[in-house]
Amino acid sequence: MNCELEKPRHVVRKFHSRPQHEGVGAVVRRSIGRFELRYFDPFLVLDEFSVAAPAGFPDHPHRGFETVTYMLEGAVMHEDFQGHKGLIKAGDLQWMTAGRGIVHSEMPADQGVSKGLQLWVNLSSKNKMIEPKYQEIQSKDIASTSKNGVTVRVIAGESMGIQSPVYTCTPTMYLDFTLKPSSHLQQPIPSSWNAFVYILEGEGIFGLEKSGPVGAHHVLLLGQGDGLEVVNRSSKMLRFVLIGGEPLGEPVAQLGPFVMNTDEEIDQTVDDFQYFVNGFEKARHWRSEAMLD
Ligand code: FJE
Ligand code: FE
Repeated sequence: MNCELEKPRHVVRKFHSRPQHEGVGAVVRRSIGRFELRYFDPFLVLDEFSVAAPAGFPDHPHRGFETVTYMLEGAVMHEDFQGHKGLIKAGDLQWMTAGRGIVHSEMPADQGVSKGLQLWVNLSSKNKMIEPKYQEIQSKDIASTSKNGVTVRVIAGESMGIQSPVYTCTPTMYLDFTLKPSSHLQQPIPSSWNAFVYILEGEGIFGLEKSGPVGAHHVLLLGQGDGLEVVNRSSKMLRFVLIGGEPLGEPVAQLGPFVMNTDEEIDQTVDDFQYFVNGFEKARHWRSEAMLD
C-alpha cells in the first residue's frame, strides 16, 4: 500500500448507465445529470459517448461551466466560433472553460466509432462569466505512472506522486486508473469533496470488501471519508475514473447548455445568445465547417 487511509469512503449510491440518444444521432451513457441524479455538486453531467459519422454534436452554445472531453477511442474534431479548432484523439484531453460563452461543434473524425467521456464541471458565480479558455493535452503528455499493477493517468489533480498541469477553476481531481488482476489501490481524496467512480472496463470492489464487485458502465457515489480503497479480485483488467471536486454550495439554474445561479440569469443568457451580445457576438455569422459541408 502506498498510504494508509483513516476513514475509507464507502459507496452510498450506485446506478447503471444505459445508452440514450443525444446530440444528432449520437449515443451517450449518462451517469451524472440523469433524472435520478440531476446534480452532484460541482458536477453537472458525465457522459460516456459513442459517435460515428454522420452523427455528432453540431453547432451549440455553452455558458457558466466547463466541458472536459477525454477521448478513449477514435477522434473528435472540435471547432469554435473564435476560430479555435483541433482534433482530440484517443488518450487526449480537452479542458474547455466555456465561461461567458462558447459556440462550438464536436464531430467524430475517424473511421468507425469514436468514444470518450465528457464531464461538465460547474463554475462558481464569480467564475461563470470569465473569458473562455482551453487547456489541451495530448495523450503522450498526460502525466502517468505505474506501480504494483496499478497505472494512473492524472487528468487533473495529483496521484501516486505525480501531478497534472491542468488548472481547475473549481478544485477538481480526475484520475484514470487501470488495475491488473489481484492489484489494489488506496487513493486519498480531500474530505470535504464530493467524489464518484465511473467504471469503464472489467469489475472491481470499491470501498467495503464485502460490498461485492461492480462492473462497467456503473457510477458509484462515494460517502464521507478521506479516500478510496479498490481491489481487483477478477481475472481481467479493471479500468475506472475517479472524479472529485469541492462542492460550490450554490443554487443551480439550468436550461440545457446554459448553467447559471438564478432564473433571471438564465433569461439574460437566452437573450444574450439570441441577440449575439455579452460574449456571443461571434455567433452571429459563424457556422462550423462541419455544418457548411
Ligand atoms: C449539449 C445535448 C447534447 N454529451 N458528450 C444537449 F448532446 C450536448 C452535447 C454533449 C456532448 C458532446 C460530446 Cl463531444 C460528448 C456530450 C452531450 O454537446 F451540449 C446539449 N446542450
Ligand atoms: Fe459542447
